[in-house]
Amino acid sequence: MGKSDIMCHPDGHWSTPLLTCTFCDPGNFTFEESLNFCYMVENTTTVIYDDAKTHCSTIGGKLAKLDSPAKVNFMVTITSNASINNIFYVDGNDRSVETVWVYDDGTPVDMALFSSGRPFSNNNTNDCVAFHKKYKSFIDEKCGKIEPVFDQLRESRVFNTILS
Ligand SMILES: [Ca+2]
Repeated sequence: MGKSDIMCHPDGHWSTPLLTCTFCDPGNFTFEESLNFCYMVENTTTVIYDDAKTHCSTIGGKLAKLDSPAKVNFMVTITSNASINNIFYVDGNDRSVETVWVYDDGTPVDMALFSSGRPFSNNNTNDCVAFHKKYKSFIDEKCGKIEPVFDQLRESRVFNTILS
């Protein structure tokens, strides 16, 4: 995925081109430019939450951190295919402090991303965040259930090159 900002000036000269090349490495992830987000949906890899984390790490990524309505809406779009399972583990849990939902990096989960009525209040058995395809939002899920995985890369790579 790449772009450039080269422009044709009225005097007939080209502007100095700035070429931007962005890609996901390893390349089996897909880059979504509008979100600067490298992702991979693994609806055939079904594991419990901790194994999902380990699995994502093994392939060079982490559980997807969906921290904005735009990213959740994007997840809705890419899972709209009817053959894809309903529930996916994503980054987030309340295992340290019940009802305090945090991403793996310790930042708070945006509670507005949860489905209506979720998470269940003070539920010690549902401690992991999952994306629910039908609800188009998060639910609190048992960490020990077997569900598919939504991975993201730690980062996409961006290279800027100025040609002169
Ligand atoms: Ca809980």
